[in-house]
Amino acid sequence: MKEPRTDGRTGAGRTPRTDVPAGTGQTPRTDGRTGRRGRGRAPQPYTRLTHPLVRDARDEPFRRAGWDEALDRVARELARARGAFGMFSCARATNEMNYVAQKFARVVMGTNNVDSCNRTCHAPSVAGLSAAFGSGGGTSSYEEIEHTDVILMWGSNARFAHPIFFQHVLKGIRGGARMYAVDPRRTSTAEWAESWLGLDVGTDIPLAHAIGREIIHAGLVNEAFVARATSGFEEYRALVEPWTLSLAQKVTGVPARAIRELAHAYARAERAQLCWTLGITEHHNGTDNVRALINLSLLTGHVGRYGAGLQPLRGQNNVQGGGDMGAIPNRLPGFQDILDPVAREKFESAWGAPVEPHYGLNLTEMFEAMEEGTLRAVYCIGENPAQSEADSEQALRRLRALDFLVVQDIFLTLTAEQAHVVLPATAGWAETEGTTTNSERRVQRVRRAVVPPGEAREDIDILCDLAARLGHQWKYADAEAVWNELRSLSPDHHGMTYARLEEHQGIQWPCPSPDRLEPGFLHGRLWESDPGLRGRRAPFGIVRHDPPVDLTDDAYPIRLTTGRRLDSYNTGVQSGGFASPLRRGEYIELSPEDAERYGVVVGERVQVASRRGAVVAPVWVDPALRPGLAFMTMHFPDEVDTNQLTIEANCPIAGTAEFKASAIRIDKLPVATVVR
Ligand SMILES: Nc1nc2c(c(=O)[nH]1)N[C@H]1C(S)=C(S)[C@@H](COP(=O)(O)OP(=O)(O)OC[C@H]3O[C@@H](n4cnc5c(=O)[nH]c(N)nc54)[C@H](O)[C@@H]3O)O[C@H]1N2
Ligand SMILES: Nc1nc2c(c(=O)[nH]1)N[C@H]1C(S)=C(S)[C@@H](COP(=O)(O)OP(=O)(O)OC[C@H]3O[C@@H](n4cnc5c(=O)[nH]c(N)nc54)[C@H](O)[C@@H]3O)O[C@H]1N2
Ligand SMILES: [Mo]
Repeated sequence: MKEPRTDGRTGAGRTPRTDVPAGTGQTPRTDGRTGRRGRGRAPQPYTRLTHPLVRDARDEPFRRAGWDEALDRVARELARARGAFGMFSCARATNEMNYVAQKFARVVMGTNNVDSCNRTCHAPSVAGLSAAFGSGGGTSSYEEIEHTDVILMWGSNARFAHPIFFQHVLKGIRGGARMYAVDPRRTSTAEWAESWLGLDVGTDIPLAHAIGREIIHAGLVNEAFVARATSGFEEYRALVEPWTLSLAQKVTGVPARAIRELAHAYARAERAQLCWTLGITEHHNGTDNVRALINLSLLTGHVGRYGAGLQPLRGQNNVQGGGDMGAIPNRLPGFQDILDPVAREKFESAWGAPVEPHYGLNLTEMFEAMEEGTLRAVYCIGENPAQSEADSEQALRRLRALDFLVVQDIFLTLTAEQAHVVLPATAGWAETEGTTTNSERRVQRVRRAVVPPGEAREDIDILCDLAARLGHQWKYADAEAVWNELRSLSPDHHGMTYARLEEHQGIQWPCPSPDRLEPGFLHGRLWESDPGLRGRRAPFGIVRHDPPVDLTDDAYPIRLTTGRRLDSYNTGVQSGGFASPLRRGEYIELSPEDAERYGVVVGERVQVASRRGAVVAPVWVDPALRPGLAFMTMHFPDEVDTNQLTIEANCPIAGTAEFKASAIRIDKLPVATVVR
């Protein structure tokens, strides 16, 4: 079998970019076309944005501008855009920046239309956990995975996507914990598992229900816990009753005995952790999937105790914090409901401005509103939706149709290439003071360690400068001042001063008191013997199997799932283009059986088509894939734009698209080319 080249380039016949002179900062194309960046082109590193860029119309080239000119222009356009405005906030930037961004949307622009990439990612986890427990955070701390007996790693390739957390997992395994991996691919994570359950894409609910039924039938339910801490058990029992092991085997493709073994291991464990990620959430019924998993913890009492809990491993360094700071359309900072008049009034009096009394549009709905023409201006901070949205051709078209787009980023992304104004920001990591919040809800300080390039300014400064131009004078001496304003408004963060964050090397929320630390796990109250202190019961989720929207058939016979590799990051803006012995570019990964069936070899370029679009990609053969299943990443869109294939079928509760299930076919090219 021919090995592809490992120098990070995908080789032959590609011309390098000529429009980016080395070492001068990103110089945009000046040919007036903002067309699809480098389609089929060899990857090049992005260089940092160093100066504001402006243009009057999208068909003109950008020109460098001073900050005053650029911000005056943005202020003018935004003043006109009230009522038709949306903001995308950055899950990589600090809590302080996200706090100011949502305040900008709510106070300056008078809208709750603010959201981030959490929507494409773990929004179903937040929605599912909130529905069950009233709070959207993961319930455990990282260290607990070292002190648990059974680990379910469900739809998560943590070995690649959460390598630091995975070190804790490995310590747990070394200490005797047994891990079960539930993933259609035998991933690098699964290699460490006691057992791999290779289910068909989109059959997680049948699998979870069969596990639940087996636990019930084997008499392994934690009855005391179910009776005092949950509601809806009888309905749940009826719901899962049809899901016998043999039916589940038929629907999921997982052998009945493997399902039974997992059910018994999980239910009998003294403590068990259930971790999940996008294999669960990135489906048209992502929130239902999450509820189906939470049900298992309710059945067994594996939640609300040290070492037993639920962990949606979050994606970006600060996607948890972005939501906590209110950069979502339905919550004010500190996860306080927009619909709660008491919460609203508190913020209105602190901010001296009214807060819209209804939910705003989420990211997905904002894209729909662009289509309908009701959203005309977007302020995009540190997101690259032109390449990260499902059905990216459609997303790009919608962005291009906006009356005004301002992008604030550290690189000139494809999204930025569609903008009227591009503002160069400092990186939230290493160039900015502030805090971020990780998956275990731990708020930690980040510091400026390097000098930002050129005229790049901190995201917060840019926003405050714009707010001033639009009539709102916000005086923050530094990031700490922003944080202290947030602390005064969010009870969960109230006790976390910068000094305490330093002293404890990060503190987990909730932290209401300045002189006490709470336990690192949530929902201990479920175990409270005093019913008065136990709080609300956690309801079982009554959710039903609903297969992927994009059906496979004779025309599109292969199930494509998309995801990540260890060596690259998201749309590749921050990790692409650099030669690395670790990295190979984009491939369509097939099982050995399918490669043989379609008569293709490693490195051969083929056309990959879905019902949305088509791309050309070289083939890779991966024995971790089962026949009928293909895999691509989202990391090299400049080279092969995977999201032209994916379907915008969204979870109606969370708005997350079904990135994990498209139907495709592959066709040999008329003239065979093999990448060397
Ligand atoms: N190296 C690296 N790390 C990253 C990132 C990166 O780009 N690169 N991105 C970060 C971000 S934003 C996020 S959100 C996280 C994501 O982290 P993960 O969710 O772990 O990453 P993915 O590879 O997208 O998807 C995980 C697994 O879901 C499986 N899967 C697909 N369909 C199904 C299904 O129907 N059921 C089940 N059970 N599993 C399924 C896939 O085979 C895949 O192994 O990673 C973060 N960390
Ligand atoms: N096919 C497929 N598509 C997917 C997924 C999938 O699994 N499959 N996963 C989805 C998921 S989980 C996610 S989270 C999204 C990610 O989608 P995006 O968030 O749109 O993609 P990124 O490549 O992470 O873009 C991050 C941007 O932030 C900028 N940036 C970094 N730090 C800062 C900062 O401090 N300030 C500012 N202003 N900018 C900054 C970077 O330069 C970059 O342009 O993709 C989604 N798309
Ligand atoms: Mo993500």
